[in-house]
Amino acid sequence: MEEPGTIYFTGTAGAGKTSLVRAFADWARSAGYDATVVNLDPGSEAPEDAADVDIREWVRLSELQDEYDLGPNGAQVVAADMIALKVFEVKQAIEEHSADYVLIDTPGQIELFAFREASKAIVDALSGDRSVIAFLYDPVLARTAAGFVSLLMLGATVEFRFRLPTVNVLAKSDVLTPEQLQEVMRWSDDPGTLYEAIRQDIPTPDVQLSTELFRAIETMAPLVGLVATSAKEQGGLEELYRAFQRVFAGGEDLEPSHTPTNE
Ligand SMILES: Nc1nc2c(ncn2[C@@H]2O[C@H](COP(=O)(O)OP(=O)(O)OP(=O)(O)O)[C@@H](O)[C@H]2O)c(=O)[nH]1
Ligand SMILES: [Mg+2]
Repeated sequence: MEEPGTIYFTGTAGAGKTSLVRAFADWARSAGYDATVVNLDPGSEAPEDAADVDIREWVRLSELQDEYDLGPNGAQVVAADMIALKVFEVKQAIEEHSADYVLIDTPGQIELFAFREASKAIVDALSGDRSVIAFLYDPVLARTAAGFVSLLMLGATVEFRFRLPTVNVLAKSDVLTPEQLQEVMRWSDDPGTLYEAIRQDIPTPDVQLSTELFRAIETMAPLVGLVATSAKEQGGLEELYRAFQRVFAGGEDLEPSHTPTNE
């Protein structure tokens, strides 16, 4: 059997990771693919049966806080490291499902996921040859030029940390007006329009800095290839699937293991 495609959904707190994992899992299942949903967020308050494999079976934030008398941030740090100690159990539980796709919902605090060695160890342990990061752009940040650039840099940092291919996803796109959505999508295609928007938002007297910034944006923006999605309206999910497939199989589709149920 072919190795499953493993997708890590990550992004800033509240960007829409959990909702998108669920919406994408529903879409994938209705299209005839098996999907295993994995919750790696020890602080999640979602019902446990929402995920097929849940880290809270082994590490739970509220219990760590009580046990070690920690505040929420301290507990998050301890939890991030403890998860790494349970990675074998998590991996085994995922393998028992033997699905086509493994959809991993990561903790809300992106700095804990992206910057701690323990998370790198977890990603290394769970990733096979077919692994990808879905980096979510929160539309509230992405709709301003400065916010878009910040996300561009953060996404690049996450990609650099994990050394995995990245698909950039504009989440909750339904909260933007059609005009805002068009503008944000144009920024990722045409760095000149992004640079103009930055200059309007943050006029900088430092010509050297702005030239350097433009060079960085010019190189990075066209690589973003943003995919607009909405978990609420189930929008863009097939396009997202295609973006993952392009990474996994050089654009070739997997044969669904079941007959699609929505036809
Ligand atoms: N309008 C709209 N709201 C959404 C969408 N997806 C999520 N939300 C809302 O955004 C908020 C955060 O969504 P989550 O899916 O919990 O985001 P998250 O990134 O998992 O959040 P944390 O794990 O806490 O960092 C919730 O209030 C959701 O109802 C969407 O597609 N459209
Ligand atoms: Mg979440």
